[in-house]
Order: sequence, then C-alpha cells, then structure tokens
Amino acid sequence: MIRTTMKTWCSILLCCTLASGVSLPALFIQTAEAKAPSFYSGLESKDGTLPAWVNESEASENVNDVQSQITNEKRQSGAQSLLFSGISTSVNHAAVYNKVFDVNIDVNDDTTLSYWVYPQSEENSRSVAVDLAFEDGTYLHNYDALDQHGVQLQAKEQGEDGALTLDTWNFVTSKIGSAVSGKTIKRILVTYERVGRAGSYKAFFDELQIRNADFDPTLYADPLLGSQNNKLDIIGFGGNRGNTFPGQWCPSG
Ligand SMILES: [Ca+2]
Repeated sequence: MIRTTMKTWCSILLCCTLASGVSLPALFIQTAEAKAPSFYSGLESKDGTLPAWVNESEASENVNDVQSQITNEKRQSGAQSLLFSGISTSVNHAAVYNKVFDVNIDVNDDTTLSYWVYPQSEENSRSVAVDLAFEDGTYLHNYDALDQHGVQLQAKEQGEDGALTLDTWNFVTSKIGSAVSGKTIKRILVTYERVGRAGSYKAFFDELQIRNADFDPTLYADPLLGSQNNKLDIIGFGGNRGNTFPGQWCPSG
C-alpha cells in the first residue's frame, strides 16, 4: 500500500517536472539573477539606497542654480524620483557633475548600467546622463561606453544625438563592462553638458541599477512585455510602462 502510494506520488512529481521542466529552470535562473543587482535605487525610502549627497556638484562650468534631490513631482515607479535641474549661462560650453550615490562596485566584462530619464520641456533637458566616478580618478564619460542605440553614454552626446524624447520616460542602458571592465565605481553622478545653447534644463531620473551578471536589461524594459515583467517580479524596470515609448510602441501591460 505504501509502495503504491509512493509510486503514485513519484509519477505525479515526474509528470509535473516533465510538463514544466522546459521553462521553469530558465525562468528561475533568470529571475534569481535579475533580483540581485549590484546596485539599485528607485529613489524610494523603502529601497534603503538613497542619495548620499543632495544638490552637491563636484565639478561645474557656467551652470547656476543646480539641484539634484529627491522629488515626488515625477516618478517612473513608486512615488519619487531624482530631480536634476539648473540654468546654463553660456552659449559656449556648460557642464555640471553632481554626485548622488556613494558606492563601491567592481566592474566586470558583463556589467550593465541602466536607468530611466524624463527630460522635461526644454531642449537643453535632453543633454543629461548618469555618470560614474571610478577609483582611479576617471569617469565613465571619458570612455566609449555606448547605450542601446549606439550613442555614447555621456550627457553632451546624448543631447546631440536626440535619442532622448522630451516629456516622457526614456529607458537607457549600456553594457559598460565593454569599456571599463576592471575599474571600481566609487560614486554615481548625474551630469549636464551642452555646447551652443544657454538656458534652463530639468530632468528626472528613476530606477537606477548596475548589474554584474550576463543579463539584457532591454528585455525587461520593453513595454511590449507589459505585465509579464511584473509577474517575474524583477525590480528596477519601472511601473509606468504605458508612457515609456509613445508613438512607435503599443503598450500591452
Ligand atoms: Ca521611484
């Protein structure tokens, strides 16, 4: 009787394994990997990873009234994001580098940097990016790290290329390991740099993450996947996908 019962349970277990074995292991591995970014902040109090510096520039040229602070004015997910704004006073060159997060992250070949950015209203607002300060004194903008569109992940290049759409959330990701593997990240910054246009800029950043695993963030930021992402319970890819890629995309989630 006991043997019959055990055989029955074993058969049921085997059937379940065979029925689900094709997808579950892959799903489990990818989900577990995705849940462990080396760095993540949605700028929410519950995250536990909040800015170490507020409104603090470590380099600036021809930019006044610079702010980099948490706000509830816009958000890609949760209730808050990081406001980054200022006023360029020069039609020549203007740039500012504001430090935000204090970190200690080793970069390997597979490391990716990802974030959402909302450039608001003014053309100057496109000329923003997340930057990284390394232990050796160099910055990510010194290297040829490219975003998913092939544009250098540097504020000036992001603005000149026009890859960022105004007044909506844009997802930006770069496999920075291809350019800066072996370095150690000490600070995460937000930057503005523009040539030839004075005036104000204002942008919001949310869902910053750095991942050291072989992982393609674009798979999870694609609004076509919609609620499927939420079912996978992967953090760092935002909650308002319906507004991420207006025009060329048709959100389903
Ligand atoms: Ca947020």
